[in-house]
This record gives sequence, structure tokens and C-alpha cells, in this order.
Amino acid sequence: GQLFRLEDYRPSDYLIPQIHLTFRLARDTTTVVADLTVERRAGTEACAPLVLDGDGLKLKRIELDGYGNPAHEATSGKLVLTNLPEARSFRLLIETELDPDRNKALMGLYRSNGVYCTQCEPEGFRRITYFLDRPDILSVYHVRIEAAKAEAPLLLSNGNPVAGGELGDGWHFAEWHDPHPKPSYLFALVAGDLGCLRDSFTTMSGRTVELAIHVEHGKEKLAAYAMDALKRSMKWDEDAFGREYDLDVFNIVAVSDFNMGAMENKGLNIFNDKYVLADEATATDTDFANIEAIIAHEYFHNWTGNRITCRDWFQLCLKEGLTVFRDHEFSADQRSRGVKRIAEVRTLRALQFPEDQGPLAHPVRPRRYREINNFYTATVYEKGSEVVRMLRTILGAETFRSGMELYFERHDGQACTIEDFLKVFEDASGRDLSQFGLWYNQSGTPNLTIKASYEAGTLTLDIEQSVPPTPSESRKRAMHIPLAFGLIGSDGKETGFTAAEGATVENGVIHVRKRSHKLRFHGVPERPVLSLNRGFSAPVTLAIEQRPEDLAFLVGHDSDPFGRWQAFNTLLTDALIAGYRLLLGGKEANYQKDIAKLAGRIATDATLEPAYRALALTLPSEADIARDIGRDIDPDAVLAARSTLSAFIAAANREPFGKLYEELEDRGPFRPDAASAGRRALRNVVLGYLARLEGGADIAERHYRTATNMTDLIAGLGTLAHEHAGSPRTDAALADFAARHATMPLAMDKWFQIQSTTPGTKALETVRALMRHPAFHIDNPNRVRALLGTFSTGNQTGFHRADGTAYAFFADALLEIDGGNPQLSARLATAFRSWRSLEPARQEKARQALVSIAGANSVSVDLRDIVERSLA
Ligand code: B3K
Ligand code: ZN
Repeated sequence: GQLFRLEDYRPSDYLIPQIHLTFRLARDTTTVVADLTVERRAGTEACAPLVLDGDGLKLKRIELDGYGNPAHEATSGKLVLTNLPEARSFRLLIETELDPDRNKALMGLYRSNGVYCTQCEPEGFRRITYFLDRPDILSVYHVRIEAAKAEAPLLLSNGNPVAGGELGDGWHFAEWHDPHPKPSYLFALVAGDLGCLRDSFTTMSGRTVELAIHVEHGKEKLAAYAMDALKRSMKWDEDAFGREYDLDVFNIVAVSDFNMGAMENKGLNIFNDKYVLADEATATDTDFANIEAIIAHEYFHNWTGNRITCRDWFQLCLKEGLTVFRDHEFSADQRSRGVKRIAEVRTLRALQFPEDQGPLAHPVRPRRYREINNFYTATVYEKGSEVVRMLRTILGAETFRSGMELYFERHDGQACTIEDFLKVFEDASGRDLSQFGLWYNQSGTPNLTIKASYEAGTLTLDIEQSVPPTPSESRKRAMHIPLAFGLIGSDGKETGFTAAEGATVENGVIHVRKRSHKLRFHGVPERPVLSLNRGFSAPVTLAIEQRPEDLAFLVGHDSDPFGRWQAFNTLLTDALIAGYRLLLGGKEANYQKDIAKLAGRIATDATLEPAYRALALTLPSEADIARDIGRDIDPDAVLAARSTLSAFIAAANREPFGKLYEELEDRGPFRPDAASAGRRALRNVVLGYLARLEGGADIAERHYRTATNMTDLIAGLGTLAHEHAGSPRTDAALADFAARHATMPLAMDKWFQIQSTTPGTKALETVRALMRHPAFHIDNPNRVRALLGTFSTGNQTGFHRADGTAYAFFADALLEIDGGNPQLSARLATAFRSWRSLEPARQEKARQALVSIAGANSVSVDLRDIVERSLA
């Protein structure tokens, strides 16, 4: 693969202000006629060739200003035109031929479940026609679709519908016009026979927008929650950011073969059906929350991504980080802000920290790539969102909002860079953000080491920052880290201070900007307990000695819900790591009674939201624990430490947990709202503890048998399968679930997930066998992710089994998937990214598996890129 470098960016010699596309859709031979208006950029010499991108294309016809066969050279990957007319603008007509049925990569035009659909971001449009397939080329699109009416009664593209009618021979057509110039990656087409849920939305200026969600016939009702989320998103963007929708229609289509969550094509969002379809019988509360968030995310892209897009793919975080920030804020407003923040931090630590701390680390704005598809990462998305959040913390909500206003005003209709984005905030605030800009350019998770001492009214904090070396960045500069904090007195209230010196402290935030600060707070009446990085104001790791009694105090008294959660999580993590070390040394893990008491107190504290209690009582995952251990990891000992702590907490709280479990039983009709979901979550966490005790299997089985919604059903089944694997009643429940959900692929995915995450060495055989199950299809990304993705990332003891056989199996599976869908194989391969933190024997086996992939013949650019960077 070619190496692309940020510093090589150059504007294109030619522009394409308009494109008229005609599709004649047929399963094996679809023809595409593209009629382009090409303009030479002012300053470009007339002799400059026009080089259009293609990918696997067959050129059938080419005309320039109406004349056939102009001077050109066409390969499947490029179309080069020379001897172009002197005139600054000319018309180019290109006809290509495609085979949507054979497209298993799910990029460009393909068929999913009988529906023609497209995915163009980032470089899929070049699989449809030759084009300047780069995000800084903005064109006005007019699209005509022709198809057999029986096969495709529904014909959709971007923008507004402008014409339609019969063509004879059972064919018909529709024409769409999108008045907003857009990059080719936002083009979309859908054609097929689908059912539809309709609604409408009246915008802030009083315009009516027709909304439609298109799904498989018979599933219309399952789109109701998504529709509701869409209307709430549209309203929220008006209220929170002043953003109004800008077309007459907004269409969403759910397809069953999709490489990611969803795609924000202008006016025509295409979704993985997993993130549209939901009711209580088929979706869990987590699914509902994801649907709400992703519907919002794609809708919010209409302004952050579509109206203002990226100059080049290095700027991906410009739209993604910002839009994740926006969807986080939306969910926080719709649900519980404190709980939402804790969940975000857990995700960031689970997905982004290991990326930043391993061989695949890259800056939020990368400077190099071989395959851009491999940079749709947690760093670009989640850390990108954290950077925007820090910007708001530093500037304050009001100045941040006026910066955003300026961004929309100044850059509407443009393809922008991170520099453009930072500049609006500099202009809105009068501040210099150049040091802050390092967050976009420097990879690695910064660490803050803090030592606190108190003497005679003065609290001293010695703060050291360091950013660890990452691939191709050995030396790092000091970053601007906004550290929100509180000083808590013995009465549990915030204590004040009269002055601070050694660092800027404003509005409850310490601004760490140097490698080291000696920060002194004067006039502090007593030794306070420190609450640091409140609300997780900066995506950093903290090294600070805190006494267990201080942490326990924070659990009870910090006014910041994240701080309370963090304090308990730190206590749990410390206990787990101590237990792990004991187990490794051949001893028994033992735990302090206090931690079980604290767990009981949190569980039964009625002043705390159930959703918060559920999060607090969820033990750090095996992967979380492994990450905190950092090196030389033995996953079996991690599992053992976690299981014993869980059993210890359960045994100490048998009675209160049992009572809580009864009290929380849902008796009314199902409601998907956050409060109801929170109660279910707490009850299901408690179930997990009770299942460790004598009689636990009975409770889990009863939970499964009496469940009236998917959340509880899965909780019961998962508990049975994980705590009582192989028992006859577990097998019976698994068989029962499969029989009841055989015709529902999305429900069967949950069944695959539960079995692939059953701890222990046996899981490999199970996964192997399930790959031959009739509900499993290697071509379908949801199925593959449910079985193989979950196994590799969610089953520490199964995937990392000591003999390395799971690695070898996984490497073979990756190569098989790679033959059809390189994006998917490459994504799955990131499961190896932390291989160097394993104990030596497993490291060696993992390395061998990676080497075997690298040495295989015909490995895609995508997969090779991940494997080679992982080995480097
Ligand atoms: N922008 C798309 C992601 C496209 C991924 C291409 N590999 C969805 C989103 O982030 O909203
Ligand atoms: Zn996005």
C-alpha cells in the first residue's frame, strides 16, 4: 500500500461543480452514466492532465463535450485524460458497468438482502464511477435511478425528490436533486422493496420535513423508537446549537449487511439494522441507548460533517470527534448526565487507552496512513470527542458556544481543517490555543503524577506530566491539561482556599501546562480529601497515592458522580490487582471486608440512581484489570481474581442483594426510558452476584424463564452460561433461546455473543462449532462481529488460552474473511493490538499468529497494514 502523508496535501487542479448520475440497476450488470461538469482551477495550466480515481471499474464509454473517445488512459484504478480543451470548463461523460451482487466488500454499490445500497465513505464512490474522490471536491448532484418496479419499487438518493414515473416493460424511474454541494463520500442510493414508517418534523422556522424510516416489510413497528429518537435529535440540535435541517425530506434505511454502525449520507442515512430495529422482545436496553445515540450522531453530521466537511481524510476527527461530542451531550440531556459520563469514560478506557498505549497508537489527527479505513478508530472518535470537551472546559460553555456559532457561520459550505476549527475558538475567546492543539497532533495518553502534602493551611500539589513514547513519536511536548478538582473537608463539603500559586486555577480547574508544577493552595482550613479530574475533565491517567479511607470517603461524599464512581472503582481495581498477585504467587486471594460493605451500602442507597448503582457495582472487566496491570499478564489469574472478589462481595451481601433483587422486579408494562433501564441494570448486576452463591443457578434459570423483555432474558441466559457453563439447564436454556429466535438474526447475534464469551479454554471449540451453525454467515459483518469479534475482544481466557490455538484459529478466520471483506478482517485483527502486554509464552504465540497472516499470500492492504503495524 502507498503511504499518504498530511504534508503532501495539494488542492486539486480541477473541480467538479456539478454531476448528473444515471443508474440503470440490474443484479449482475448495473450501468452508471456520470455526466460531469469539470472546471480547471484558476492558476492551473491548460495542459494539466485530469486524473480521476477508480477502483475495480470497467469503462464502457467516454465522451468529452459530446465527442467520443478523447485522449485518455483507463485502468481499473485510474482514468487519466490529457489534451483537454483550452476552455476553463467542459463536460465529461463516463459510463461504467458494475456487478452489485458480487460486491462482498460492502463498499460502493452492493446488494444486501435484495436491496441495492451504497457505502461511499471514505473511498467507495470510486467503485461506482471515475471521479475526483476526495472530500475537498464539492459537487451539486442530480441523480436518476431506473429499475424494474417489481424488484425495486422504492428508489432513493440524496436531497429532494424532483421527478418520477413509468418507463415501460415494468421499469420505472425517480430523480433526486441535492442543492447542497457535497463531497462524493456523502453520495447514496437505495433501491428495493421495503416497508416504511413515516412521520414529520416542523423545524424552528416552521418548515415541514417529511421523515421516513425504511425497513424490511413487517418490521415497520420496530422503527418507532428510532423515529422518536430522530425527532428528539432534530429538536435538540435546534435548541443546543441553533442548527436547523435543510431539505424537505429525511430518509433512513436499515440494511442487514453493513460494515459499521451507520452512515450520514446527505438526507439519506443508511444504517446497520442493529441500530434501527428495536422492541422489548428483540432489543436490550443497551441496544435502545445505542440506537438513540447513533440516530442522533448521524443526524448531527448534517452540520458537522456535511455542511462543513473535511479537507482531506487526515482531518477525519474534525467531523467525527466533534459529532461524537455532540451525540454525547444529546444523550446526557436525554438521560442522566452523571451516569452517561461514567459510561463514556468506561468506553474510552476500554477502547481508546489500549490503542494509545499499543503499537496502533496515532494522533487524533494522524499524519500518515496506508489505508484510511483503518483510522476510523477510538482515538479519532472518542479521544477526538474528549478534546472538544476539554476545549469547552477551558473556554467555558458560553465562549465555546459562540466559537461554534462562528464555525458554522464562517465555514458553511467548506472543506476544513483542524486549524480552521481551532481558529474560530481563538477568535471567539482571544486565547492562544497553540499548546492545546497538541491534543490533535501528539499521540499517547498523558500521565499525571501527583503528590499532595498539607501543612499549616497550605495544600501543596507536586504535579508532573509525562506523555509516553508512541510509534514514530519518541519525544513529546508538554500538553495543556485541564484538571477539574475539588477539595473536600471532613464534613463532606467543599472547602475553600484563599489563593493558589504555581499554576493557573480558575473555575474549579487546574491548568497543567508545564512538565512540572508546584501548586500551592493557601488558606485551606484543614487537610482536605482530593477529588481530581472531576467529570474526567482530561483523558489522562493519574498516579496519586490515596489512602483507602480517603477513597471510601469520596465514595460517600464527592459531589461529582464521576468522582464517586472513580473512587470506588479505584478501590475495586486495587483489590483485584492485589488478589491477582496473590493468586500468581500460588496463594489464595483475600479481600478486605470494607470493600464488600461499601458495595452493599452503594447497592441499597436509595438516594443514588439505580443506573449509577449498577455501574458502580459492575466490577472492572478482565480487560480493564489487565490494562491496569499493564504487563506480563496472565489472563487466567485475572479471571480468578475477578471471580473470587465477586463471590466475596456476594457472600457478604446475600441478604440485602436478595431483597433488592425482589424489590426491583419490574411489574408494569415495558418502558425503554433511562430510569426503567437503570432499574433493570441494577437488578441484573445484583443477579450476577447472587448467581455466585449457593442456589445461584436456580435464580438465574428462573430469571431467564420469567423474563418479559430481551434485557432480562439475556441477563438470565448470560449468567447461566457464564457461571454454570455446560450444565444441563444451561444447555436447555440456550436451546430454548435459539428455538424462539431462529428467524431473528439480531437476536441470534446475542446468542452467539453469550457463547463466545463463556470463560475458559472450551470456548474455542464452541466458536468453531458455531461457525457452522445455520444462522452464522461469514459474509455478514454483524454475525462475524457477534461470534468472532466478541470472542477475540470479550473472552480473555478463551482467546488468550495458553496453548495459542485460539490465535492460530483466529488468524485463519481473518484470512478467510479478508478474501471478501478487507475492512472487516482488518478491524477484527486489532484484537491483537495489546499482544506485547501478555506474559512471554502467550506473547510468542500471538506473534506467530500475526507473522502467519503477514506471510500468507493475497492479504488485503487493510489487513496487512494492521498486522504490520502491530508487529513493528
Ligand atoms: N462516517 C461513518 C463512518 C464511515 C466508516 C468508513 N469505514 C459513520 C459515522 O461515523 O457516523
Ligand atoms: Zn460519525
